[in-house]
Amino acid sequence: MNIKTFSCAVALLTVAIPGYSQQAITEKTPITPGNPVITEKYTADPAAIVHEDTVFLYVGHDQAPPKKDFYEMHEWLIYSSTDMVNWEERAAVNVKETFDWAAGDAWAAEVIEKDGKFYWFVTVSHKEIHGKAIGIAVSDSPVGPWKDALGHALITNDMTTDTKISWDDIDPTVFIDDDGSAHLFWGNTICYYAKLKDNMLELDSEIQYIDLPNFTEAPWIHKKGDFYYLSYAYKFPEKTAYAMSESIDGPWKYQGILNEVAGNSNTNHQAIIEYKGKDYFIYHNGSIPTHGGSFRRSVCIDYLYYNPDGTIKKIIMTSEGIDPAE
Ligand code: FUB
Repeated sequence: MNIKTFSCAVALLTVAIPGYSQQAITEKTPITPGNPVITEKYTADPAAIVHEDTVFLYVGHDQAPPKKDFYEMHEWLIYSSTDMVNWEERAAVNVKETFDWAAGDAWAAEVIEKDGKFYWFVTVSHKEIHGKAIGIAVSDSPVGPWKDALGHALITNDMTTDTKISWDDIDPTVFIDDDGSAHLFWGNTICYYAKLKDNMLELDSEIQYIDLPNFTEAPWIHKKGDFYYLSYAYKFPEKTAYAMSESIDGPWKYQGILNEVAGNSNTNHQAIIEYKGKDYFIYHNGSIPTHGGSFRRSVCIDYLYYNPDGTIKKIIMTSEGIDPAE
């Protein structure tokens, strides 16, 4: 049977986890070929890691009803795959149930593994300090259960006062360098950067700024070969641009546009991973017919190719998507 035309049987099992009202879900996503890769729910702001030969995909769940023109995101969803085409929903994590101090808004988030623990850096709205904030959940597994690691936010809007907007502390991306040092980047209109302590839970430097042309939001750090890459959402509606460096501390050299505005969505948000020898660009668009759009987005995956000098070829977004990774 062709894997792309295979429609998986749906088995739904809800498991109550003591101490958390998160749901561990075993549910096979019905497979429709190509992009978007997930069609039964609206999914946005992808982040992905590879752990023990499996890809774990972390997304925000766009829950805005059809006529609402703003984000409504009460939870994040976690999917896994061993071929990048067949995705299984593994967990749904409610923002307010996980973080007592959060008012809601499961905006962009990213997971990183260190010493057998998984740290999930998330964007939420803060209950008491006006604006968006960054918190951290921790787990022994890439799918949870997740526990608030600090009991409070790591970054709040009052820590970054150079812009008057209240949503500049969003979209964390975390990177652990070859020497073990951990680094956090985040921001909207300003790209912020700070080192993290060994425990991943405290800042280990002043908050610094990185000067990037037309930086809007959605930074993503990755390394390939000798180069560090900082990709980000550029202007608005958002394209994706990127910069390169020979060190995680910069200087960052702007390299241009990596991806054009993605269909029917004014935001974009990318994750870049290598898996089974191929490189992937994971993003969202608003292409699901009828109600899809900027507030009902859908995760897509296309190939990413490097040039011999380390620069990246412009992404070609497709509706066919990718072939199963082998
Ligand atoms: O999903 C809410 C926000 O929209 C994210 O935090 C941004 O990156 C943009 O995609």
